[in-house]
Amino acid sequence: MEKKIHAQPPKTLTGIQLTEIPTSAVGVKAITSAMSHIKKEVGLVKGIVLLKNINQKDGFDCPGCAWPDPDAKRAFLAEYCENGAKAVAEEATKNRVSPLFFATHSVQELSLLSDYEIGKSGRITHPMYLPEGKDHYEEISWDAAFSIIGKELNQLASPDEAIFYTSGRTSNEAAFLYQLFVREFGTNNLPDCSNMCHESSGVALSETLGIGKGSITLDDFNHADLVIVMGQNPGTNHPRMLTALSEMKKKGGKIITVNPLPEVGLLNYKDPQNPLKWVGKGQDLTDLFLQVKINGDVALLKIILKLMKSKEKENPNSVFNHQFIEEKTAGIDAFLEDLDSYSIEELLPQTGLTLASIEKATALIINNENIIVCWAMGLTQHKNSVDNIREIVNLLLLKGSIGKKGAGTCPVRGHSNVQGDRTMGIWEKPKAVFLDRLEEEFSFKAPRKHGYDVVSAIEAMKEKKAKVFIGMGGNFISATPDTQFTAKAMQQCSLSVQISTKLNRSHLIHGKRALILPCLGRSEKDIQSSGEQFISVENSMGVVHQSKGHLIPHSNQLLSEPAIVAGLAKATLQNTTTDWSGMAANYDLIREKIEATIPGFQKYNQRVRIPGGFTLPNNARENDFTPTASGKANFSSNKPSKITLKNHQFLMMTIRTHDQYNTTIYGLNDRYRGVLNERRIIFMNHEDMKQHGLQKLDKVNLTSHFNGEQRHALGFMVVPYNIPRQCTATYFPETNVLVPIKSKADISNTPTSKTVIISIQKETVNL
Ligand SMILES: Nc1nc2c(c(=O)[nH]1)N[C@H]1C(S)=C(S)[C@@H](COP(=O)(O)OP(=O)(O)OC[C@H]3O[C@@H](n4cnc5c(=O)[nH]c(N)nc54)[C@H](O)[C@@H]3O)O[C@H]1N2
Ligand SMILES: Nc1nc2c(c(=O)[nH]1)N[C@H]1C(S)=C(S)[C@@H](COP(=O)(O)OP(=O)(O)OC[C@H]3O[C@@H](n4cnc5c(=O)[nH]c(N)nc54)[C@H](O)[C@@H]3O)O[C@H]1N2
Ligand SMILES: [Mo]
Repeated sequence: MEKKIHAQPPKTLTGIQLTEIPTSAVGVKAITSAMSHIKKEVGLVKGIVLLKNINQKDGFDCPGCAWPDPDAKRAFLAEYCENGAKAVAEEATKNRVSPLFFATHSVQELSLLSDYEIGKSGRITHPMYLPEGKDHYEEISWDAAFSIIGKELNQLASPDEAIFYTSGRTSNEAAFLYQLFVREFGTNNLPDCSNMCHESSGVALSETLGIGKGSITLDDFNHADLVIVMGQNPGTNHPRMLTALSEMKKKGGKIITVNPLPEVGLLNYKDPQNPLKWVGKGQDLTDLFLQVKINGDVALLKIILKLMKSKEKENPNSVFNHQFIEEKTAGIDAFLEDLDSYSIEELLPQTGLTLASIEKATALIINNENIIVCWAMGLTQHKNSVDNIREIVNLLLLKGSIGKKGAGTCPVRGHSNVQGDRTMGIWEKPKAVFLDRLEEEFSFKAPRKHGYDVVSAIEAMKEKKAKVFIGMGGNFISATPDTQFTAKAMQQCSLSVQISTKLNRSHLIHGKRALILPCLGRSEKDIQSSGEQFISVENSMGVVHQSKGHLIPHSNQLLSEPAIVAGLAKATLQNTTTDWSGMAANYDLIREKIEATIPGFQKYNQRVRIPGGFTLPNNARENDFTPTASGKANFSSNKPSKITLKNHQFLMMTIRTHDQYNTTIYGLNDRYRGVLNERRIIFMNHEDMKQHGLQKLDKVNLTSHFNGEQRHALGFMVVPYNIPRQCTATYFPETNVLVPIKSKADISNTPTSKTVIISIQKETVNL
């Protein structure tokens, strides 16, 4: 009988509870929630030691998000947030996935569990091997594991038949070694989580401003007059950003929020560091909330730009910064001409907003000098995502609001070192100068052909063009789109290897043979033969700093990520002259090589030891746009979305709850949205529910529609919510099955996880 391995099992519905939506974020609830996770997962005593060291200058970098740490004072026991505390609790959990665990549970049995249950199984303690045709993972030695991988890689017809994925927690040191190993092996197949995350930002910003990263520093919030937060939910995903917003508001700054949902965190805030403020009303953050329709942002920005243009015409020099435009930019005429080809009447319905509210936003933009625009996944995961970000750049350029204090671009990164990994060369499209430098430093011939990104890697596996998958962290199966398709693709591989801390679904949906290589987490001590090591990371604003764990590792079998890469390299590369063992024994030697190959890392070993670290060069911050093709900051012409929904269809965005870190599910509550004990829900507009005969908590199935294809996700419950008409929201990763593999952003190839066209059927309908 054929065994059925489940890519995303529809679980029976639990005891869902809908509560009132809180009026304010953080505050005392955040502290009690954090402490209860810590107590349950780690125990209180060890938990306090752990919390004490998060984001301190001699401690470890919070694995939660990439938001920067303050330069000066760092509160004892306090430079973390509720969700950072949950992230470290997950890593430091008492639960262990040992060889006995695997002997007791078959892979098929584990695949029936939800992501929540899988994650709660705990930290993996030993290297494990699943031989072909077997039901249970078996313990294996590190040497034997490396040797299986080395042999398999060397048997491939071409190095391009292997895929080397990276998630964004990997340190600079491990990432640098990993890409070096992969390139010495002979391929640029280095897809990463960025391909699903801020790739659209990177593409748009490189083209327009000459650097794929944001331009601001944390201190710029102290000098900003206006911050626009678009498509981002910092209350949950970057809670420490609320502190920066709160401070700028106290100095008289204004905030515009653009989001289909009134996210509680952005509306009102209670400072967790200040117990006096835990009772009472909290601080209002947002001055103007624009409840845009899903993917209506380009249309909204275009209307704003048009209004700015007519104001400037009416009253010259009152809106545009002509000196900046003249000296620093290119392409304004073509941009303004293109803008004229759109009418406000045609754009307005796509936004779902009133013209009056957009006029208010425009007035705030016109009347304020120093503007920062922040954004995250609400802008980057649509078909026209690159347009979204280029349109933001147009707005900032007209105002000259970039390359000066208190102004600029702020793509808020996700994983704590996702930006650093790119700086280290984790990229499927490396620049020639970077490869030249690698060749010089390490005496090998680097591959020049660009490699697969996430989506093309999945397609290559499906077409059997790629046969070995190696994942440096992450949870490829659950994080990628089109779960069933991706599962089939992975199952065709001859070997899949996951370098992981915790059990996840990518260990259970695997190639013909599979390996799990367990590694140290951020919070753990890393001792190598030359002594205790630290690693380094780059935050969302280009600050590179060290991170050092203090806890005793979960098992004496765990290796560090650099040691694992060195093991892979030694077992695979026959003619390498690189000193893999030396570098794995002493990370200073890795940093010396980084310094020799990547600009901006002069005196790396010295500067990374300075508490707080150092800042990488950033041309846009310095008001220098010479790295672009035109040598200037480029205006661009962008397209609004062109989606036509049929009467019974809806747009669906897949978002995070307050109780998860991507595919790691901390708990079943979404406190800020008033949903407890359930994840398989769909948020709908009340009027839409009425029109379609749906009641609160009705059970429904979801079908997505793309190019005549249908995909199904079964067993959801309807939750009425304040969301624009024909817009819905569900949670990632439960609805990744609905995101079509071929539905991706133009240019950046990012899966369109925030625009999925769906229809909704009451559960009685048989599929
Ligand atoms: N606790 C916690 N922290 C995290 C993560 C986590 O899972 N948990 N994940 C990390 C990672 S990798 C990332 S990338 C970030 C993600 O951080 P976010 O981008 O904040 O995460 P999402 O939940 O995807 O939220 C997207 C937001 O965009 C809005 N949105 C959706 N579509 C649109 C649209 O078309 N237009 C506009 N204007 N808004 C839209 C949604 O309503 C939602 O508020 O967070 C990082 N930090
Ligand atoms: N539908 C939909 N899909 C999405 C998104 C969305 O908004 N909607 N968001 C996308 C985004 S923004 C991102 S960034 C991706 C995330 O994609 P990934 O980065 O692939 O996924 P994560 O869930 O963050 O990975 C969690 C796993 O990482 C491993 N891990 C944790 N810490 C470490 C460590 O220190 N070292 C190693 N080696 N492993 C570790 C653990 O085993 C854990 O199970 O998902 C994307 N997918
Ligand atoms: Mo992300």
